[in-house]
Amino acid sequence: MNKKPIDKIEARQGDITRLDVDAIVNAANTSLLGGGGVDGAIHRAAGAALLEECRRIGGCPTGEARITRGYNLPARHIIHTVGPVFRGRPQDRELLAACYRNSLALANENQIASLAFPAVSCGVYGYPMAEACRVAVETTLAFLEKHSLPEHVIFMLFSAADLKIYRDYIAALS
Ligand code: AR6
Repeated sequence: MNKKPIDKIEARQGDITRLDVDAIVNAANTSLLGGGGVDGAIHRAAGAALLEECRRIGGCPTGEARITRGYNLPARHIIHTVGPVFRGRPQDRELLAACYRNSLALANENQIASLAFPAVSCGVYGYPMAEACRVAVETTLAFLEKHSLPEHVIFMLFSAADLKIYRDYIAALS
């Protein structure tokens, strides 16, 4: 029998660059040329060839996503998405949801079975973690309801406090 969407998602704590999955998502900026936070960690771990491929892509608007190879990462691919800078506007939620939807759609088109997201926009871009968690989980579950790929989605949180927010929210839905 097919698994329910809620049984295909999982929250974990750790460094997303270490994950051996088909693809990890990067919380990038519109230049796609690297930066701090998880973006910096991914570029450092993947190596200089990633920057070359990103240069050829030529940028990505907020809310959209682009795929590259994973180079030196254990992950085969990287899906780069650009989250909104949080300003408390209704568009923030829409743009963050679009990041998750467009990343999942790219994964689906590229036959990606296992996908891991960081907490897009929750660092430098200032999105409150609990609100972003609701958007991430709801948008992912709605996508998985309608598509068979990806089969497994990991939300990779950096801190124990962030992990607890996700685990509590997912447990309340189960
Ligand atoms: N693994 C998992 N999560 C991580 C890691 C890691 N290795 N490193 C950081 N995080 P941020 P944003 C968490 O700031 O808010 C960059 O400069 C971190 O604790 O990386 O979307 C880009 O170039 C936080 O919860 O991304 C953009 O300019 C989450 O990842 C801008 O920052 C996202 O924090 C994007 O800002």
